[in-house]
Amino acid sequence: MHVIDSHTGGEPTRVILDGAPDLGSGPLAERARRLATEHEGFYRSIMLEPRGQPAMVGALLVEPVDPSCVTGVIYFDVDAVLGMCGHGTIGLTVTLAYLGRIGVGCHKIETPAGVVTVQLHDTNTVTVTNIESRRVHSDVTLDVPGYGAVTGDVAYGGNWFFIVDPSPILVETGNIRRLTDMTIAIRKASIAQGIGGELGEPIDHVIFQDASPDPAVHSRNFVLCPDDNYDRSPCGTGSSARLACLAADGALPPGEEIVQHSVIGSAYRLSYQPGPNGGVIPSITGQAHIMAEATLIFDDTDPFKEGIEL
Ligand code: PYC
Repeated sequence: MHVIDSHTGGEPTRVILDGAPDLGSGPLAERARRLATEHEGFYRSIMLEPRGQPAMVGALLVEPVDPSCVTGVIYFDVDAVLGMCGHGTIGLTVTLAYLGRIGVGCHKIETPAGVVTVQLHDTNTVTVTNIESRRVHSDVTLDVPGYGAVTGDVAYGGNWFFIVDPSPILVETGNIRRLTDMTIAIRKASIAQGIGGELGEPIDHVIFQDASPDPAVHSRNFVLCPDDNYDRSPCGTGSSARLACLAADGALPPGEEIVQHSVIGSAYRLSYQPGPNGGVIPSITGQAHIMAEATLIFDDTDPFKEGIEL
C-alpha cells in the first residue's frame, strides 16, 4: 500500500494511493458507510500505532461520481469515517500537486459531504471552499458529569460540532490534558442527552473557542476529534461550523477575513459568503507540507499487524 504523509498546521494526513478494499460504486456517502461498517479493521490498521500516529487522518482516494472532480476522497481517523475534513483537503491538494496530478489553480474534490472547491496558490498554500455550513441549535445547555452545566451551539461544517464560547479552560498547550478530558465529557453528555443534528446525528467533535493574546488573531480554538485526540490545526470543518455561528450571531460580516489559531498556534485565514439555504459557504486558507512517501507493509508474522488495540 503506497501512502503520502503530509501535515497541515501540524495535523497529519495520510493519503492512500492504492491497496484499499473495493467499496463499489454509487454516492460517496454510501461508499463511506461501507468503509465504516465493513472495513473497520482496514482503516484502523493504517491509523493505529505503530503504523499510524495519534490525530492522524486517512484520505482514501476513490473514483468521483462527478466527472468534473479531480478525485473523490473518503476521510477517516482511527475511530470514525468522516463526512469531510478541512485539514485533510488542504493536505490532499498539496499531495496531488506533489504527484503532478494538479497544478496551481482551482479544482473540485468530491467528499461524502459534497463537492468542495480547492484553490492551490503555491506548493503549500490552499484555500478550501467548503460545503454549506449551518448552526442548528444555539445556547443548548448540557449537564456534564463532573463539570456541571455547559452551554454551547450545535453546528455542522461537514461534521457535527458542539461549540463552547468562551472556553471554560484557557486554550493553551499547558492545558491540553484538561481540555481533552472536559471535551470528551461534553461529547459523551451530548450523546447521552440526545443533543445532535436535525436528524439526531451525534456530535462527533467538540470545540472550545477562546480569545487570542495576539490582536492580529481573532480567536484560538481547541478541537476534540472522534479519536479523542485534539486537532493540531484549527480544524477546517470546525472552523466552518464556527463561521456559521458567527454569521448567525451577526458577529462577522460576509467577506471579512479573520485569522483563527489552533491550540498549538497554527493558523487558518477564514471568511464566508452567504449560502443558498440560509447557512454560510466557508473559505479556509492554510498550508500543508509533505513529510513522507512510504510503502506500508502488513506482515502476517507481525503480532501488531492490525495495530495496537488497547
Ligand atoms: O480539519 O476538518 C478538519 C478535521 C476534522 C478532523 C480533523 N481535522
